[in-house]
Amino acid sequence: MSRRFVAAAAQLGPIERGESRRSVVARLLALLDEARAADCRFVVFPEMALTTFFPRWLIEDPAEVAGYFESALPGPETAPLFERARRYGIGFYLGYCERHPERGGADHLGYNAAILVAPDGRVAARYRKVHLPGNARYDPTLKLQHLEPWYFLPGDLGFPVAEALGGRVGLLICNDRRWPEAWRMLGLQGAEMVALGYNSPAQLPDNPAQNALRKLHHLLPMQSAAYQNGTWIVAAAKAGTEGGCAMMGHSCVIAPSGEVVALSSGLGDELLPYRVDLDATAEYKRFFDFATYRRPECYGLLTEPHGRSPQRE
Ligand code: CDT
Repeated sequence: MSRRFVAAAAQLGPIERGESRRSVVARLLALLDEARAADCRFVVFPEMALTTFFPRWLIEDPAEVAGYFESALPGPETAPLFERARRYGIGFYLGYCERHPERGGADHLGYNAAILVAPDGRVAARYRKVHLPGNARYDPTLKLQHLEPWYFLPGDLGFPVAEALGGRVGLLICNDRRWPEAWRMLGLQGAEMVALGYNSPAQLPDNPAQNALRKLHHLLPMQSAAYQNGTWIVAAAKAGTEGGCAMMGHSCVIAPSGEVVALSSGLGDELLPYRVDLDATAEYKRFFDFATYRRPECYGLLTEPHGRSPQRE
């Protein structure tokens, strides 16, 4: 399989609270059709690409919460996406909420997850988000709630890197992109491309001094990570004003040089295709030759126990 191909970030505009799965899947299919016309072999959809970003609310109705989780993927409503992608020979990354087999009922717990599907339809990797930002309790003093630790269990599948697309492909989800440890876990496994979906507020009403830095703090860690680990990054946003919250766009493709080679311009559904060459990673992997130059014996603090995670008790 050629290591040169077109990969695309498939940015989504807002998904409102009442939008049906069928309607969302129709939007994903439209982007997939566009990807086929652009000769894509790989498409990255956002984090929670099937639903609104519901952790911005403390939702009392267990039935509504349960409705945001998938008990199977593909399921009846998502099967058309898997079928069409396979027919087109396009692999994809899809962010979704995975229902926990035992704790996904009234207790409504699950994972913020992503799946990597190869162009032949094979499920190449599954990932459950490790870094869950926000609070495990509703905090009335905050203007913007972010209740991921209330709804989700921390990921327990490590940081997978799969053989796919003629190379090695890793998965991350949103807030993970701000953590160098996550990237290095993928880099150590030889990742040549990392797919990542996100839902990131464009503004932080509880800390407005940060607003002017939001784009910088989105791109900066990914540009560094691409360079320091010698990997391509394809990152897709859920963008626009969703549930009254302005979400950033800036979906992008980042080269192993750290350069942003494609950047979305709008805040709606938008395909961002770019022709990548996985062999372009080699120069950077040679420079940061981990086996020769890393000094793990000096990095002990990195794996020592830390403070308390904001988990639901
Ligand atoms: N979805 C997600 O992880 N979003 C976080 C927002 C943190 S603001 C409380 C992010 O890092 O973009």
